[in-house]
Amino acid sequence: SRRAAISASVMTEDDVEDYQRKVIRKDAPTMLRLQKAVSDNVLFQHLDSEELTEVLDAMFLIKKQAGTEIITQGDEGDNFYVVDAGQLEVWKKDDGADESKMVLELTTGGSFGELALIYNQPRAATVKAKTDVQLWALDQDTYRRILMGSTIRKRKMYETFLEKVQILADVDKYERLQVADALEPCTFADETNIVKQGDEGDDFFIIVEGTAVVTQSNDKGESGQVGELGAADYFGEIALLKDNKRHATVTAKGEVKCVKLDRETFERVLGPIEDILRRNMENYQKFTGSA
Ligand code: 1OR
Repeated sequence: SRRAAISASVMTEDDVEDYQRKVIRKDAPTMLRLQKAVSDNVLFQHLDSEELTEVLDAMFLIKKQAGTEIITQGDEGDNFYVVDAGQLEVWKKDDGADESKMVLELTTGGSFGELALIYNQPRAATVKAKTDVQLWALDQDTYRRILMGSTIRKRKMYETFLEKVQILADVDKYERLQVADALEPCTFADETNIVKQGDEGDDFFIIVEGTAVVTQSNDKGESGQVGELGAADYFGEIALLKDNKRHATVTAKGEVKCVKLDRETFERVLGPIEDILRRNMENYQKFTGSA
């Protein structure tokens, strides 16, 4: 056929990409561990099966001892990293400053090293192992080809929105980007109970668009509205911070668009503002009943 003739004579973009494909051999337990790490991580959620295979093939495990520098500020970029296990510290030396400062800690599920690859600039900070660590690494080519676009799009989409979320307004811009990376969009139809008082809960929500009504029932079985939430308001944190139980029912009033974080991601990316969340929690109005 005509198509076959063309593809036989012309090297298409896909051919070039296939030609450069990286396949790093891994034993079965390592591959299983990688598959689990990737399926738990929102960064990889949107990939189609071909892209996923390509990423899994290209990723490789790195083990480093406590104290090792994985990335050095000012160096040229090579890999992107996802933390499989252990803790790391990010140190940054500002222009003109004498010493570098610790600016962020990273743990399982976190990722780093994307800035130099996205913007083709020197490493913006130093990342070093605080404990012994295991990391998944991905080379720059594969990162740029498969993961970069969605990260850029998502960061653009949520960057300004997250500035309007009061609890996030004062955190560092880069921390907001980490939150943006981790968000999962979800939509609820009118009258859906998004969370239900008494249920166990593992998700934290921020409303992007729409309105939700908060109701609470007391021990006499009476219930009433205690609040109304709109865009940039959050809910679902009490179950995550306190006792695993939903303390109120939140119901969609019309269609509601939210973004959510699961427990592990909530702890990882909102750990730095846990105190603020706890303080705000004390200010909730409680439904006591009509009498
Ligand atoms: P990279 O390729 O520049 C260092 O290599 C990585 O550290 C960087 O990508 C980020 O993935 C990660 N500023 C710059 N880079 C940071 C920061 C950071 N935190 C983590 N990285 N700041 C920390 C904010 C909490 C800003 C400090 C002013």
